[in-house]
Amino acid sequence: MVYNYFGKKILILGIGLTGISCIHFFLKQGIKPKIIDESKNPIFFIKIPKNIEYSLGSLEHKWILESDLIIISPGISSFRPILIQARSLGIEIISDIELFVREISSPIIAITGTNGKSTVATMITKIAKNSGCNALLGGNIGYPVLNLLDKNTDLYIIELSSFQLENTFNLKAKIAVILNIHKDHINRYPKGFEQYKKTKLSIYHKADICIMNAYDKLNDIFYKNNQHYISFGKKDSDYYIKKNNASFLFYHKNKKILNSSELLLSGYHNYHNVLVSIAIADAMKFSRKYTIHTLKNFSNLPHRFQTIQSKNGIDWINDSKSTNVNSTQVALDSVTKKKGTIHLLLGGDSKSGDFNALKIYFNKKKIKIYCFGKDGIKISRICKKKSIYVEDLKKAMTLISTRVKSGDTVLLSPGCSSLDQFTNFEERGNLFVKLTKEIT
Ligand code: UMA
Ligand code: ADP
Repeated sequence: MVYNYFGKKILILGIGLTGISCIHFFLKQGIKPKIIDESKNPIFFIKIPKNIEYSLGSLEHKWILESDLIIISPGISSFRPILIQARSLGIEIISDIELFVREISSPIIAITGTNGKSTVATMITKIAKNSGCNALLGGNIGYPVLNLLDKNTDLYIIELSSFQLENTFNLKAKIAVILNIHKDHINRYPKGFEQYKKTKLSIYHKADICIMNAYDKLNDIFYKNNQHYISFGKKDSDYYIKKNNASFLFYHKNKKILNSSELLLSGYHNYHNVLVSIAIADAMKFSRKYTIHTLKNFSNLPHRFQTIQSKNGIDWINDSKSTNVNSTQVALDSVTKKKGTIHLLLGGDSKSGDFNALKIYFNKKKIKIYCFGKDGIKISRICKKKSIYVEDLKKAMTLISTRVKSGDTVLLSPGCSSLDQFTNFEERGNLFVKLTKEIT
């Protein structure tokens, strides 16, 4: 189906990466959209092309109810009353992903999940490229999909958030993957976790092949018996991992593929990322030789459990991309063998996450917890004896510098969004790296 937007009143909500990419998409077709942002001073304001009508400061705008088509940025909740009203009037509200999938003919690998999306999307892009496939990567990873459109490609690899999936209706992925589903973004879903989960599951609806984590308990018989579904994780899955002395072995249907000791990556969660990347690459029929070679040489992306410095017997680890409780859990799992004290930096905007899940780690470990940011005080109450509230990351690091000794680990794995005090997780991680260098 060819979509024609000519003659429609088009409105874009949000002047961020997504909004700007949408403006250019329409301008290339000779269509001038309008644009609204709730901020009086949006960061991307200077990127608005000339002659585009914009309105700043509020979403409550008559433009919304006058439009034929609204493109909503993922940061804006779909459940805002004005948008519910617009939908009830028959006004179409879609994501930039929906615009994108209406345009393309090359296949898509679509990847979602609570954690690991960027890691797996990057792994599979590298595998594809090393296999001679002209693949492009975009989406939630930080590169709007509409900016990929002009280029010739064999394959699109798209990282998708639940926010983007909410307003995407015609995604027909060649391969759709849900890496895992844990509690996150609960503040954005009026009906809670089940609604978040249902949104993630929509990635499978029209997909040719669905890859799923056996631990996610999406366990309808439908999934189990459907030949289009490939599972990973558990022992009876198509792809699984088995402990073998000090390392782990990777299997596909009883056939050994790889030993974790051959990888640069560490951490059990990363072994799952490797496993699912093998499953995706096999489904794409890429040669195993290139897949394994790529994975053996893959190291952690910046801000994902990255050891910044190991000096004077102290490890400094930047895991700023940990924006929910589960990613902090896996970080704490990855430091179990450390003998000294863990100095954990936790805090930011918790997005209504339940930090009680960390209690078990706090009780067992030699740990000091430095809680900062918007929800720092609330989080510090989980384990009062071991926690201290500090206003911000800088103050926390100053305090740590006076307490840390040889054998200890300093871990920034905040389990929260950074947006209360930083522009993004990169800025938070970069500050940690800078302060680490100053201290050491
Ligand atoms: N805005 C409003 N009202 C709101 C929220 C935002 O008017 O209620 C305005 C802001 O003032 C700002 C603009 O919207 O000017 C920003 O839009 P946005 O928040 O949708 O951000 P973009 O710059 O368009 O980036 C988005 C994704 N951001 C979010 O989902 C919050 C980026 O993911 C993504 O990389 C980019 O599109 C390209 O696809 C970031 C993210 O934090 C990395 N994602 C979440 C996550 O990974 O957990 C889902
Ligand atoms: P996403 O794009 O989904 O946010 P990233 O690959 O950027 O995922 O990693 C985000 C955080 O989650 C980091 O703290 C990282 O260490 C952790 N992480 C990576 N893979 C997994 C996984 N499979 N399960 C749980 N946590 C993970």
